[in-house]
Amino acid sequence: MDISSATFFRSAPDLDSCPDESLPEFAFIGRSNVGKSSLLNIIAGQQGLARVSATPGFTKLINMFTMNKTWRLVDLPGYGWAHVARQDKAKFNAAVANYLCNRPNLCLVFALVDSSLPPQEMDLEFVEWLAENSVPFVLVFTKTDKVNAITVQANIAAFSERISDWCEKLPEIFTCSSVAKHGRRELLGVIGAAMADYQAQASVVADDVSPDAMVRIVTPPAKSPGVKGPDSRGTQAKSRRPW
Ligand SMILES: Nc1nc2c(ncn2[C@@H]2O[C@H](COP(=O)(O)OP(=O)(O)O)[C@@H](O)[C@H]2O)c(=O)[nH]1
Ligand SMILES: [Mg+2]
Repeated sequence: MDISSATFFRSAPDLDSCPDESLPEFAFIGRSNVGKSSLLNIIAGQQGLARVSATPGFTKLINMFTMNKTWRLVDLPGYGWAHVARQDKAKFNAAVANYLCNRPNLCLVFALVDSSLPPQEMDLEFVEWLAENSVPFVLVFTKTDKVNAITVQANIAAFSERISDWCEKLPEIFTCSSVAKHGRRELLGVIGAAMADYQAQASVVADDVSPDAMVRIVTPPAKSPGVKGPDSRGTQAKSRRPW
């Protein structure tokens, strides 16, 4: 898939302020500084579209960008930045959780993890939260240029091992580097495939409803990796927010 146009659409503080559910959305989430905005710019093919900052906690809004006038990339506020005032932090968390669980046109989430680090508890908990809440996601290990390939593979293997304790089926895993400009083609492929499913489902729903019915034709098609039964970890704390 080629990107012929990439434009800023809107910033919203919360789900209620997110306009227009008509286009499929692909959202980037992960710890502050993991490389969400950088990756969004690489995928969009436009440096400076989303603001990249060396200061963690910079993105405080849900920032939406329209690609090819037909779908959107969404830059979500990062989690895990301790220096944000507690009250602000709670507000972002609720807004992000609400967006992830209740945005009807959210097609797929890219959950970003830093490939240069061993598994971090906060990322593991966040990914588990996504699965528990049936949010469709793939894992993207970022910043592969920072360490050698063996370390990247070891960190990914350790992360996969940890989530296999509770995950029914491992999520798809990708790697990327915004510095080496690696990973764009693969992620655009995922977006293309998810969008084709989404449109196929939307047309099935459209065929089933009378033309004047007031129906929102929105069914995220991708499957969340899901969690094993309650026995797998002994707990089932659905909708507990880890960050
Ligand atoms: N080495 C390296 N640095 C990166 C990469 N992606 C982002 N960064 C840097 O990491 C910092 C945070 O990036 P940003 O995209 O703003 O992260 P966000 O907070 O998750 O949106 C910035 O200083 C980026 O230049 C990458 O692939 N490799
Ligand atoms: Mg950012």
